[in-house]
Amino acid sequence: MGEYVSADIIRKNEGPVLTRKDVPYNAALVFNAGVTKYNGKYVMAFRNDYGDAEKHVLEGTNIGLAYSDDGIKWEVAPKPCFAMKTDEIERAYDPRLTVIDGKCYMCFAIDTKHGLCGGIASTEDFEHFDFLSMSVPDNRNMVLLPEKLNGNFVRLERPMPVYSRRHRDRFDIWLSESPDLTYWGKSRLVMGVEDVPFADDKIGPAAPPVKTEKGWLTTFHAVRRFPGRGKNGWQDSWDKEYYAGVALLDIEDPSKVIGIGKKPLIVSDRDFETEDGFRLDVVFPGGMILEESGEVKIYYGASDTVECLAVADVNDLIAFCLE
Ligand code: BMA
Repeated sequence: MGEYVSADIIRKNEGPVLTRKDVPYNAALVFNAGVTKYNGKYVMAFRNDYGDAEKHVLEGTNIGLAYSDDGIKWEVAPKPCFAMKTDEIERAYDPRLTVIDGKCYMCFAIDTKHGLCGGIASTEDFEHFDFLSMSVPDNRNMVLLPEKLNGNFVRLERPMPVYSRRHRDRFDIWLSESPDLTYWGKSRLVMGVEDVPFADDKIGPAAPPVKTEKGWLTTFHAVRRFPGRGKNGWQDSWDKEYYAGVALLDIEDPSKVIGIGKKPLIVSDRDFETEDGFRLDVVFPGGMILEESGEVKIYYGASDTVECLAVADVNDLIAFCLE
């Protein structure tokens, strides 16, 4: 719909790397995954909205787990690894994985009856999770940096100010620090939506950043609205497009931006991204892996329906941020 195309430094994997057909339990939409390397394997925690995909009926959400030896072919574990449901909490979704000092952490969004929150849990085996903290609402899209800075854990996050932003989605990327992953503070703005030329609505952190010689390389999602677009995917009306963008943050102080790619990095352009799915034209990255070869694997949910992979060279991505 929009005029943007994916950057020419990006190469998309031919088809999705994971769809509901790969999942051995009830799965309707399989997308917005976090991916990391842990104990010699690629590990993916993916969002699974279950129900009946043929009838377009959704019944709930859990988080599934998949393993891979090459980051391309995935095998899904026999059952979901994580879910939250209480009288107050409706669901946990959109997991992001970061390994810090050999331990794996999962950030995720939590829908509660009193607002949207960000949660953080740790795990060593993806069977048992220790729940560490939950933010106040509304805040989500939390991702942890893989290293502590000045002794503190660091997260990027996306609060959703409404009253002060005149009830429009003008949402930005912030950073907070914590000594223990429970108490968070020293919060500061990283990037405003107005800093991204291809966003006219909101932005948010995507995959956890990776460290490069030039800075923390980080993806983000950027949203544009097309008012009046009407029917799109399963929904009667859905007027947003989501793109992946990329930025470079200062190594010593990641709240300082060194450069932001002026154009989108990944845009929907295949049939399963633009014609077939729950919400079309949505690119939502949640995992990024920097290989020793310099290849960067970027995992993204497409059309809120399947999980995809695109690759690029790390130096090309850095240059793209600095253009
Ligand atoms: C956001 C989140 C994501 C989703 C995106 C597009 O608000 O809910 O999980 O991928 O919208 O629908």
